[in-house]
Amino acid sequence: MRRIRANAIAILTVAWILGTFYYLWQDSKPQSAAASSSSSASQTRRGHGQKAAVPGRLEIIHRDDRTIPLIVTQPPHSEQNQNQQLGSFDEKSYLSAKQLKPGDDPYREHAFNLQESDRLGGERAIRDTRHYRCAALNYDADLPSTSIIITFHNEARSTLLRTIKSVLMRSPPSLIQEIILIDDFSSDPEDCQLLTQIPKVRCLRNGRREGLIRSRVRGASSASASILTFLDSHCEVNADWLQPMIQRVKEDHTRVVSPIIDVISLDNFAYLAASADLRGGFDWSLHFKWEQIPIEQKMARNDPTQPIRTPVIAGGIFVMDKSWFNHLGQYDTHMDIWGGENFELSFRVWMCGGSLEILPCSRVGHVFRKRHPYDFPEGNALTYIKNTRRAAEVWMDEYKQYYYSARPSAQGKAFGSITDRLTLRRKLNCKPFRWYMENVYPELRVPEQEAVSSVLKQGGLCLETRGTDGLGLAECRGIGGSRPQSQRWELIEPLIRQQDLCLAISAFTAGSKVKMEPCNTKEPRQKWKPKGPALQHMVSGLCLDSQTPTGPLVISQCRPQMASQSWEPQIIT
Ligand code: UD2
Ligand code: MN
Repeated sequence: MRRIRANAIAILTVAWILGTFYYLWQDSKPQSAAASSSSSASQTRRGHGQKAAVPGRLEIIHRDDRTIPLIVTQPPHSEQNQNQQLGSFDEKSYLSAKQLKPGDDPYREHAFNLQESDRLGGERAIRDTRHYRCAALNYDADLPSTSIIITFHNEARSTLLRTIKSVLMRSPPSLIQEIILIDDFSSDPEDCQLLTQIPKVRCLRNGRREGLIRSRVRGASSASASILTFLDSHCEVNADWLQPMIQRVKEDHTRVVSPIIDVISLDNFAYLAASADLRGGFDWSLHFKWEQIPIEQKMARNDPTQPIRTPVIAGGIFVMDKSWFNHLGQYDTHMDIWGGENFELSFRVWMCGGSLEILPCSRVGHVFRKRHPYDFPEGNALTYIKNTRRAAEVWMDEYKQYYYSARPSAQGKAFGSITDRLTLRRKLNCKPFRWYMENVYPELRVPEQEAVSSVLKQGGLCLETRGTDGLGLAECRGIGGSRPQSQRWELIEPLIRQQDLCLAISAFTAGSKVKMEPCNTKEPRQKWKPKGPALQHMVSGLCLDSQTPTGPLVISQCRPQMASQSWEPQIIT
């Protein structure tokens, strides 16, 4: 009997020792990316830099000088916890009040599968999609708190609620000052109003449809925290999403930071990891696209947790210092409904002294859709043109010509007054778009310049050639294709061309005459570039000047505001 007991004790001891070694080994392995997201909530609540206990898994907890393996069985969200988070809010009745009727098309109202979204309810676990090294990073214990700003127009209740609950579940409570919902005149005011029963949630309802740009400005203006966090209304934030972004902004308030935006399937609502090698880009029609980070940058990245510089952000999910947001002019509030504001903000941030980056250790899921589920009062195409035209006219200088070539339908469409935004740009002393092209987005190729003919207008007159090499201003003749050859110009940087002849200076000093001579791209006397409304000779730095309508044309010290130096190219179709 005693032998049997001794054997049993020996076996148990060996098993215990083996077990200890096994779990020590397990813990030293890189964590697989599969920890459930709810575990991260417990992690954040424990404070920064402390390793989390994962429910249901054996963990090594370091306590004093002993290492004790223990099983954590307590899920991070006990009933009580949840009730505290939701206050008096009745989740069940909020969600069940709006149900898809049998036979209804589940995609009709929201352009995603509402049935699947509703089935998931107000919260769910999602996969922690970060690189395993992210979990080991530490953040300051005294990070400032943020106001979360979510604007929506007729969002589905289940996606909206999951956005809010995921923020409350997966952020350290001390970092969430408030969640500001801007109800952009949705049909049912209760979609927003009922949610204010959740602690920290506030609701501002627009008295008419404003669009996401003015709505976000309204939200930001009423925010009480020093840092703003913008989210779309159909997101789910992932483990420790907030700390990396607030940390970067705390260290340098001119940084504007975004997470990697994971994909929530619009069909089955699966949460899918997005590639960590992407940044924001665009083409000349101002169409946003995700693109691979340039190969040299990729090679230089030996730490996958490092920020990724990005020329533009997608627009919906970012963190920005509130004073910096205000200093830089918030948003262009003459932009309507949707679109273009992400370019305007991105150009402005870069050109006026800030930077944009994507933080791979911050992940937020978003339901990407294939169509807009809401209407545009002025029409989708016209609104996008108005907004992007404003961005191009205010920020893109001479490069706006490529926008118009890529989007010819934009020409002549209304875009309102941009005086205020131009004043802002001057006041902030922002760099030219050429600087942005050279330093931020050199990968964006300037299109092969096909010959686009223009007239060069000054006041009501047009620049024309006379005789063999003479030049002067004359009444503009003909329209479109019927313009006379003598008034047609091709602006192919650096040349200003008319058939085989090019505009050239006769000497490099102020007052020198300008004439026509056979084109030669290498000839320094023929090199010009736009300088605001003026045309500057690249080598002398002097500007094309008509002096008087009767000529002769000369180069003189640049004063682009002067009427005699202002040359407005107008494309001939
Ligand atoms: C992307 C951005 C979005 C915005 C847009 C360009 C992400 C994840 N999303 O489009 O934030 O920058 O590009 O403008 O980067 N909304 C209103 N009022 C309206 C229209 C929309 O409040 O009149 C809300 C809408 O409910 C949503 C947000 O604005 O919460 C963005 O709209 P979206 O989801 O249709 O835009 P998305 O993701 O296609
Ligand atoms: Mn969206």
